[in-house]
Amino acid sequence: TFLCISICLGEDYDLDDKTGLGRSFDGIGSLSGGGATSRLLVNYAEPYRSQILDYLFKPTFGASLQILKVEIGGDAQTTDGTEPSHMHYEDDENYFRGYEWWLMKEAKKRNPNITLIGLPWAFPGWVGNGENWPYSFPDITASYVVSWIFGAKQYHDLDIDYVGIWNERSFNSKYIKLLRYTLDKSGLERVKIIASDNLWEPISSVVIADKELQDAVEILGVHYPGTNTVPEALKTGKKLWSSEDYSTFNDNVGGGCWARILNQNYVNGKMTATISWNLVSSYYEDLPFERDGLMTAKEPWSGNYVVESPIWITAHTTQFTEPGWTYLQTVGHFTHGGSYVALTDERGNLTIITETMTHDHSVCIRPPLPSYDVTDQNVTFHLKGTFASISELQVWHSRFDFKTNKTALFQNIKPIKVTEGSFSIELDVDEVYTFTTVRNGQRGSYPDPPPSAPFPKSYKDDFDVSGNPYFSEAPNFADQTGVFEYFTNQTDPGPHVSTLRQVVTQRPVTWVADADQTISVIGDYQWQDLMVSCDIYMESVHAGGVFIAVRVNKGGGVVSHFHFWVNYPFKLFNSDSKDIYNGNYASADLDGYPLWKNAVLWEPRHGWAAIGTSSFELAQFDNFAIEALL
Ligand code: 147
Repeated sequence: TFLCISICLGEDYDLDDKTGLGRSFDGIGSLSGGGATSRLLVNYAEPYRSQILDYLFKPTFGASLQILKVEIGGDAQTTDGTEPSHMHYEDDENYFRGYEWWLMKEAKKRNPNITLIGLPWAFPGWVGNGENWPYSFPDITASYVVSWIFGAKQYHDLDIDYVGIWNERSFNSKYIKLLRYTLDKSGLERVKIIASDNLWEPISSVVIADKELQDAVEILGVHYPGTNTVPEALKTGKKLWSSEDYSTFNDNVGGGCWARILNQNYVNGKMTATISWNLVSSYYEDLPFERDGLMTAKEPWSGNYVVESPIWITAHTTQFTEPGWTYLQTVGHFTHGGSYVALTDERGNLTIITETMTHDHSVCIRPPLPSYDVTDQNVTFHLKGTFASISELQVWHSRFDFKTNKTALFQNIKPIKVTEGSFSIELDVDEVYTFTTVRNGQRGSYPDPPPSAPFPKSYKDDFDVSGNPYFSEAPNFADQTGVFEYFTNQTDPGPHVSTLRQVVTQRPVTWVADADQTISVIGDYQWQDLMVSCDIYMESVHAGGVFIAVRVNKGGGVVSHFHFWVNYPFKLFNSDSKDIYNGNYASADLDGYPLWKNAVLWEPRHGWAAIGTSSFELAQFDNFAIEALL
């Protein structure tokens, strides 16, 4: 701590609106998708599901998010699973698939002013017309994306505010202009375009050189900018956003990363919005990028969830600002490390956020963080201009303590008196403060959720959802290639009317390498010995293949490497097949007849259970059941 021997000498910082203001603030937000990051959230029972949503979206409660960005599902693997498209086939349209519509509505319910963004990672195969590329027929791609925006309004009364191009992949100027034209011609002038959700270049230079593109693009969105921008980006005169950032394990170092970049993305990079990947870690923990969300909710079977530090770090900014507030020009770095920003509503309100995160306690996943020093320091703020008459500020405080367990997050401490326009504060390292005229901040809370528990060892699903199920996907199945949806067999009135059906029939325009087989995983990655049984219906009678599997040990972006040991081309309808794995011995039955018995298999040692098909083909599953020993 700072030692005051005789007098405390500190540094002085002016906060003044007289000399002009900085850029307009657009908000702090999060990303659901890219991909399937909210998959398990939807299966939480109440009241837990609503509590989680409150921690994320409810104003002056928790993170109070100002922006929600979602993936426009493209039927392909986009990091932690696939998300369904609103148009699996060219002649197909359905705006009730997946969970992003639901999530956007839940967010809007809590905060009607939340900004909504949609961005595709992948596209159904027909959009590429056989090519793994979405720009050969830009009119098809544009109308596909605009359909999604229309569907949001028509079926869910959701106004999408911004749309992007193709996540972290090539952009195409002709396509961007055509997208703008298609939006305008459809009466969607209010929907603005973000480009290009990748690096600052080449989009900045291309925008500078192309007047028509300049008019089409509203926001330059960059990913993982390391808080910095480049001269060309500034030269475009466009708003600059960190349209995907963070992606860091959500322990206290993750919280520190988030605190540092929320301030410094503006201080260093003039970015006026920052969007975290991801919103909430609601995917099986053994999929890639475990716990890279603002909070963790990956156990719908237990109801357990964890409000992690990034939630409270977000609150330091979001609870005391609104999109449309303005940064002061007087923002910057402290002499002894750390940074401060100040924002105003231009009606007398002032919010100051400081962070003094040390290097090792605020490293993000990327890019590398150059070394720097932070030490305890005494700072004095001088409030000038409109703010000279402020006499008191509310104070919210977070301290990360990495030695003992004394981390305290988002505490409302005693208001600070401002005397003759000045106040001083001793800043320790690894702290975040908000000083604000806004009085309604709140550290929301609910009783502790149920304790964490493993996935149930005994599990079954007959997929019999009466009426219209609210979600298109069966609980806990996490599609890794292909899309598995509830299906009603109109022609088969037997015991298999309601099934789960794999519906992707063509390799999508991919974002990473989807497997050649479709696969949906479920259960516990640690499972070793178990029995899985399921009725299967192979619709591609002559060419198809359907499987059930155990010990599946790969998912996410590396799903194509999954260990595919059960690959038997079943040619029977409505059969009951079983996989049993016990020690190193595997057995499989079909309709009571053994397919093989006690096959000796050493690898993999453990993994999820799964269902799938041997290619992109239609197939149905019913009466799925698991009995796991371990
Ligand atoms: C991003 C993706 O956009 C997200 O969907 C998710 O996969 C996220 C996980 O961290 O990563 O993609 C990136 C992948 C690699 C880099 C940057 C972004 N990189 O190496 O700089």
